[in-house]
Amino acid sequence: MQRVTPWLTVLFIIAVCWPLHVSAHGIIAGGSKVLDVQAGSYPLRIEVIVPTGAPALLTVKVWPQRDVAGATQLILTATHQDSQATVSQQVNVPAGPRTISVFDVTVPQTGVWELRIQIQDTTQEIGVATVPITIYPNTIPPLTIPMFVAVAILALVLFSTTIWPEARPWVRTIQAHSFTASLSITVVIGLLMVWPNLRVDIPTLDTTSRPYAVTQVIPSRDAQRNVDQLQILVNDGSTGLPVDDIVLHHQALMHMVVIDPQSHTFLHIHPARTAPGRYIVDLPAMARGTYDVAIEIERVNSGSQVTHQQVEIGDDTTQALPDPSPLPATVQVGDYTVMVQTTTPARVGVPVELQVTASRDGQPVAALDYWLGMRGHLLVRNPNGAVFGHIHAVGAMNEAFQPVSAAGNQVAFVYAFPTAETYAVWVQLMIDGEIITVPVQITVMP
Ligand SMILES: [Cu+2]
Repeated sequence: MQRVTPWLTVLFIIAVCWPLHVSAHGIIAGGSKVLDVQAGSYPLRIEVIVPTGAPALLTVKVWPQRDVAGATQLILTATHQDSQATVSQQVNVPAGPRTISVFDVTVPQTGVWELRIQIQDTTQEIGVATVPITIYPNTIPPLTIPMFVAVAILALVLFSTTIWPEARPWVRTIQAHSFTASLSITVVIGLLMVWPNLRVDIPTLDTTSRPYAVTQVIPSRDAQRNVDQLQILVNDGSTGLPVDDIVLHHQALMHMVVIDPQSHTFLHIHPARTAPGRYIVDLPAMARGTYDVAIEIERVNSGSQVTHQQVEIGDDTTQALPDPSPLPATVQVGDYTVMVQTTTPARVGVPVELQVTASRDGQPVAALDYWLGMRGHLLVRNPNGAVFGHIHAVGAMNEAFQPVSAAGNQVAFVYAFPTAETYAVWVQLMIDGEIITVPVQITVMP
């Protein structure tokens, strides 16, 4: 028993000290995060480089995805949630299309900060988005404290043997066991610290999924700017409180798709967060009608969630768009010609491949850009709107702030249509920084 005790001690201490890795989930904290958002009528890509510890430099890059015509200044204001400390910086919007503005502010303390990014023209605010971030304090590497304790015990034991060489047998026994135990612990912890591959991450299951969020879409109007808008309220299904634990997914806090009942009009936009559980987005001119608004969000430690609501929006002066073309279709969108076809006829429940080819002036385009992390997005909707699918192009993701273009003018999508009816289908590509939306329809056979 005496020989077993020190080894049991060693095992116990290792078990206590073993680093448990709990998988954090997407919240804007630590490192670089990239998100797309529409502030006013300006689609922006924002990169937030969150420091660890404070005071430290917080870097925010803002990259308008089209010309910010009329805008003169960008203002970044960071406000600490508890102390209300603020730091801010303003930059003149550089002339020319799609130029990146970089903010560097020194944040004085750790904790939750609200970043407010405003776009101004000469007289007023014309767009705003707020982004919550968390700055965590610096922490020491795992096992540092157990290592110090183990080394201290080893030193004490060695010291006691030198100052007390003629000790009684039972004291010698304790010294010997303590020496073996503390030496073993020191060696094991030392190995764990210097050889990370020795550590095994114990997978943990997220069992804390959140209740559903309830969304409300409220049409509104900014009379000063003469713009129709949608306000979105996001509340917790069980408490009714504003939901502010929405995490980035596919490079945005909220994806919104607006489709009219005939599936002629299609918008895929990213409303700006203005306060906890509050979002807003500008609408372009649209024909009057009842539109289906689909909202895709993801709460921390939960899966993504899609909500739908019918809203009456639009004006009488804007014409409705024509019927989309059936496949195989060649569609002209601005300067681009996009061909969409399936490799086999679409049948219920059978994965079908849609091939998309883009050209300009009769020549294949050189490359397709990554947008929202993918080279292409496909959205499908059946006539009554019950089936709503969002499919990514086949291939690798790239969620970098300035994603590379990938050479080639083709992408493919695979989807199994669940019902035999005619689906409205939208292909979205980004070419030379411009988003191309291609409406087509596909009839699915039984
Ligand atoms: Cu989106």
